[in-house]
Amino acid sequence: MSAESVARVEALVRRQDEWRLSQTLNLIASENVLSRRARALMSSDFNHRYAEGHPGARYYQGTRYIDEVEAEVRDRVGNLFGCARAEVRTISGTNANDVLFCTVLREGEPAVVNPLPVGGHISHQAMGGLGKYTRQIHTFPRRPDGYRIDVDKSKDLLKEIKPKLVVFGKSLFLFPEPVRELAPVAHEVGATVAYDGAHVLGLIAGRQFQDPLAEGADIMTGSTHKTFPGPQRGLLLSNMTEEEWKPFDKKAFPGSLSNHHLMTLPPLLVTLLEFETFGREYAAQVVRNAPALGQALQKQGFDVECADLGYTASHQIAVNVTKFGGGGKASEVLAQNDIIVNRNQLPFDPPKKVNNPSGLRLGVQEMTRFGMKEPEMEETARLMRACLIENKSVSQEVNRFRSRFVDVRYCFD
Ligand code: DSN
Repeated sequence: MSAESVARVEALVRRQDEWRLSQTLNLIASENVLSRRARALMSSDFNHRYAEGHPGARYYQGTRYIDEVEAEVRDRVGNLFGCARAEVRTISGTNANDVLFCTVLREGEPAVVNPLPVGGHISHQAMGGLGKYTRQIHTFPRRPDGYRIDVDKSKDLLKEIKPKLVVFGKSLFLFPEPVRELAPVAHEVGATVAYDGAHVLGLIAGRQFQDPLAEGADIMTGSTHKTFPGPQRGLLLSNMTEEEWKPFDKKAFPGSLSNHHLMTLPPLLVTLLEFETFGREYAAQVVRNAPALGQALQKQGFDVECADLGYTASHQIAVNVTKFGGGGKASEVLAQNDIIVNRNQLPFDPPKKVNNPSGLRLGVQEMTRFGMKEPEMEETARLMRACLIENKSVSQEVNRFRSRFVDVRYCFD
């Protein structure tokens, strides 16, 4: 019985691999895939070990090779983002944000963030990680399009409430944030300026998006598995002095983590090595594919947000699917047809409309990794039309289309 149970688990994993890696169109904006060689290193002895502390200063013996890998990860991350400090031990973007929040804020001190309906990440909200440290959470005023921060009104807000922490960045992330414009005012009133770059990390590393640290952010957090196509981990990056960085280091370990999922370090190192060679080309194709998908969907009869702004400057587009029953319904219909997307609130949705919001959020980064370019964005839009507007069953067509794009590109074979 128990051997059969194990075989059942193995079969589930095989089916997941086959389905999502060779049959579906994957358009979830927060996901990506590892290269074959990065993935092959996922099940090493690193899985079994402990390595608290820093390379060369551990609380355990037996870490000599783990130390070598982790030290190189830290150096290469620093080089890739051109920054002096890199905390690479956090295991997710939310974990990295937790380190940020608990280092910077004392109970009751005000923070300014993007709220959920305009794409703010859940960890920046009162119900998420930030809410553990303060209830004084204010939100950036928005421009009429709903997607971009209103710079003048935000300057007034910063002067009025004098926050201790300002957090740029979000999860529905179409356009760069006004870091250059607002960081000086935030600094004047004594705030730490943070930028959550989880979604756009690969675009920043590939020089296809804003460079938050160069524009005035004191610290950037991120996750390594969205547009940056690595294993699931988190990062904090900064140009602070060693002295200024010490509290962040302590809040990482022992403050917010102990062991740090060591099995994902070798795949991260391989991804970094691959990104150094192929990253710019990949990121450039991502930012060509996303507006191409926006335009193609608009042509096929969808209401794509921000048409007058060119749809997007990132890997994402937002589509208003109210006329197809909302994002909950539309995402389910698409999933039945092997097109995987997620529902998303749009800026003018009421705050509580989370289960069937108006929108879909689509990201092109994963299918770009599998080699899709502008013509395939047109085909993707056509299949979405067939499914949602013409009510056709297209899963077999989707599977055939996808079967031409099953090898991960932008990596060493
Ligand atoms: N919730 C993830 C997203 O999909 O944006 C980020 O953590």
